[in-house]
Amino acid sequence: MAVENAAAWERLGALLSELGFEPGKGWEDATGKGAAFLAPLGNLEFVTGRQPAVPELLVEVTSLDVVHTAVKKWMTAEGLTAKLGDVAETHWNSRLFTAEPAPGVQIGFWERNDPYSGKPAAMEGDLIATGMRFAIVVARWNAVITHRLLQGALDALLRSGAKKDYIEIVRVPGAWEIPAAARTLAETKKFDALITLGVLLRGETAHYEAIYNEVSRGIGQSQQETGVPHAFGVLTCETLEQALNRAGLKAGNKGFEAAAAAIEMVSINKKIGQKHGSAK
Ligand code: DLZ
Repeated sequence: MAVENAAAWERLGALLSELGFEPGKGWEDATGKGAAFLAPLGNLEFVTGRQPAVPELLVEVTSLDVVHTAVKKWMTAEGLTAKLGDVAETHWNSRLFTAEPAPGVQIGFWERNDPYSGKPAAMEGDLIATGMRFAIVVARWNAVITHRLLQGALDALLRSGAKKDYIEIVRVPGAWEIPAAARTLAETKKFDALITLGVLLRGETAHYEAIYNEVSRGIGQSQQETGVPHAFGVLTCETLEQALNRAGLKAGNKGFEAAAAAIEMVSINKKIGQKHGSAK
């Protein structure tokens, strides 16, 4: 797509970044420059013959209403509210809205009414936590690490759209106590998913295997018997250094990963329910 001027260029780039597109490999030479944006699963479409109702640049999305809210927030901050259209039905069994983030640059965002149309058969959860309720059970034992796991989990939830007020944090003495607290929370049916966080260090834990087996079995059993997803963020490490690496130093943050898994499971359960009906 050709962009008219530098201001439009800046604006378009800012909006796409705000929506979470990763910067791709751009280019620049004597004739001009190009900015690339990557989408994990893309559907690029050129359209002709349907303007002005349908802009020439269309971005297919999931969760159109969430995207509309994000675009609206950005356009309001830029003083461009008037250049944002409402979400409306299209004649091809989809919904669409149009935004003009810069003069002459129109983008249409759209979502199919049937999310499975034209897609491979596999269903996948989205990483959008808007409106979801979570409980995090975190062990105090090895707090220097579990604190980092908790920060990672909160980071994942809040950046995915979860509300602070929808997150209950429950601290327990050690990993041994996680299953019982998780079960109590799951049985309230007030949470869409649970996130369990703890650290068992082999070198410092007598009967390490027995404790680990019981903790993992208890968390799994609570998940299966209550039907509430329980993300497993209990680290089992040989050394403190290994645990630190998995809590944000060198090998990712397992708290973040557990929270992302929890969001995905809530989303996938919802989709399975919508497609096949809920078992409950
Ligand atoms: C007792 C103990 C030991 C030795 N090691 C750990 C550990 O590495 N990680 C952990 O989360 N908790 C440990 N605990 C505490 C137990 O989980 C439990 O809290 C106490 O035995 C009290 O029931």
